[in-house]
Amino acid sequence: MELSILINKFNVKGRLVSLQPFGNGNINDTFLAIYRNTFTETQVILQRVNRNVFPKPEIIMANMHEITKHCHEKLEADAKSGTDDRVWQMPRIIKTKDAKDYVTDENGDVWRVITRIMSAHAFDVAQGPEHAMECGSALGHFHYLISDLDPTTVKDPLPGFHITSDYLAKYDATLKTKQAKALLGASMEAKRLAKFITERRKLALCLEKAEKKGELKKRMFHGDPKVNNIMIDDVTGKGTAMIDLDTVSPGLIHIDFGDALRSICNPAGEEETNLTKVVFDEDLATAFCKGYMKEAGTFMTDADREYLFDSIRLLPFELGLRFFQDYLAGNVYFKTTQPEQNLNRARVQFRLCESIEARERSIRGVLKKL
Ligand code: GN1
Ligand code: MG
Repeated sequence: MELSILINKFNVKGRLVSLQPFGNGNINDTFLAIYRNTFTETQVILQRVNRNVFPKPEIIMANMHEITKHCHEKLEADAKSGTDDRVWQMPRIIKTKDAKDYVTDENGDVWRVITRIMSAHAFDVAQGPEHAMECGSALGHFHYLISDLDPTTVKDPLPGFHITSDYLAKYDATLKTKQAKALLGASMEAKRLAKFITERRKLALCLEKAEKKGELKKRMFHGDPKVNNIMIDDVTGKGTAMIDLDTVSPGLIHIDFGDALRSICNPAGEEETNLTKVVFDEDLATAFCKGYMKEAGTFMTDADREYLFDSIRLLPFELGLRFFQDYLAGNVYFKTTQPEQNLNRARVQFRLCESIEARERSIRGVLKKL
């Protein structure tokens, strides 16, 4: 189906004047649609959900329905009380003309339209400590928003997501394939990355073990709080919304904390090819933590605090493992534009992990002061 015919099934007022690819997501296909009428303009986001990643897109749409309902009620109550220093926002689903949350096309692909958070942008890399602090506030406020969302209303969007032991098992299975053996045999760099994984397998289970022991408990988490999923208000420079709600579900908030820091504290970004530029920036980390704790510090137990460093080391390792496994499997999960891209993305994450390990004492010092 042509995109313009597809988007016409949704209930947006005005005439469609532009429909262009939008953003840099690694999973779904995203477009920005602009509508005009005689007195104003409406911008919305059209997305095709990646069925390869989310085999049951109807689950993520049902989840999005519940999550946005819960959060919008809370946001509106808070906005009325007028105690916040800003208007916190969250995108909402735009229904189809026949009042559904999504459209399924002739190939079985699920398409949705959501509101665009206006006069705000997300950045692919941190712009400096102030931006990092606003990212921390946005994630902390998001954790507050979803903290009392009934977990039984949300179904698991992606079984095994952020379970590092599952990624290790998937990696081990991939290593046995002919294709992976050939790729490993042909590249010294791939062999080095495989060794990197072997040396850290045990450490990688730290959060899972803590959860089993009952030291850490699942709460609602975002699942993908990287820097370009955090909207910053163009006018005030303040964080205003977390976007990409596909993976919101019960999980450890440590995963969000570690994932946000791995993304924000690497100003070189995920696609850097010069590894010497990939360094964990502690000033950005300090600023992020300050913003996060201001919004969510009261949720943190002593045990939670104990595992913050582990989460910062774990998430770049886990993402590097996921990129590397996908490289060895033939790039089937993350979108790529060239065959070595996932290999390079893995190199970046592992370098970041090394940089974190080298700064362990100092990072722990920052975390102690929180
Ligand atoms: C994917 O869709 P996007 O680009 O926000 C991935 C995250 C990774 C991220 C790395 C569902 O997120 O887990 O951290 O790429 N999302 C999923 O850039 O796998
Ligand atoms: Mg995503």
